Amino acid sequence: MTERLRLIQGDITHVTADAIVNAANSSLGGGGGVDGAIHRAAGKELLAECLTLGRCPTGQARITRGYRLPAAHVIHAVGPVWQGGKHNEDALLASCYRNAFALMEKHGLRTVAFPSISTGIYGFPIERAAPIALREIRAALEQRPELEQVTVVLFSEKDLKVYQQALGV
Ligand code: AR6
Repeated sequence: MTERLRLIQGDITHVTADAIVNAANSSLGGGGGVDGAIHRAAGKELLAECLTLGRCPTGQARITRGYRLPAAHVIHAVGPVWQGGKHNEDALLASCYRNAFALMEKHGLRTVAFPSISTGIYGFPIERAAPIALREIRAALEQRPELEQVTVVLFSEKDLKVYQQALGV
């Protein structure tokens, strides 16, 4: 199973996959961080499609085309803003991953790359987010044999190390 899951350091906008996941906000209108990078790389058609979708509640996800990205689709997942850890943040973060995999199944997608949702501007501690993300990814790989590859793209070496430690590698 481990070869179907890989952790890499890099820029998710360069990844070729059936889908990359965006750490979006509920407006789906773009923003900073990985959201800004994805919109810049995809081109303005991405924003135009996003604005047809309406609001996306925290913990849920929506799918669009990838436009100028090497990825065919973008799954926009809205992670929780960290509020100290007692406001359902863990469950909402897990829900982002589960809903992203549900959209992949619905659309027949087999390869996906995730950023570390919520651990940038939204302030979720990465040491707490990594085991939640990896638990949901492993569960999806076990439950969904059609999934060929799940890549987690960490932007910094420090973040990569946190995920590697959480994975036990
Ligand atoms: N490739 C991979 N990871 C990246 C990239 C990239 N190009 N750029 C940043 N990261 P963040 P959030 C990492 O802040 O915490 C936006 O304004 C980053 O280092 O992008 O979920 C949205 O519109 C961090 O580890 O997302 C929302 O308003 C991770 O991606 C809000 O930020 C997530 O950081 C969402 O905040």
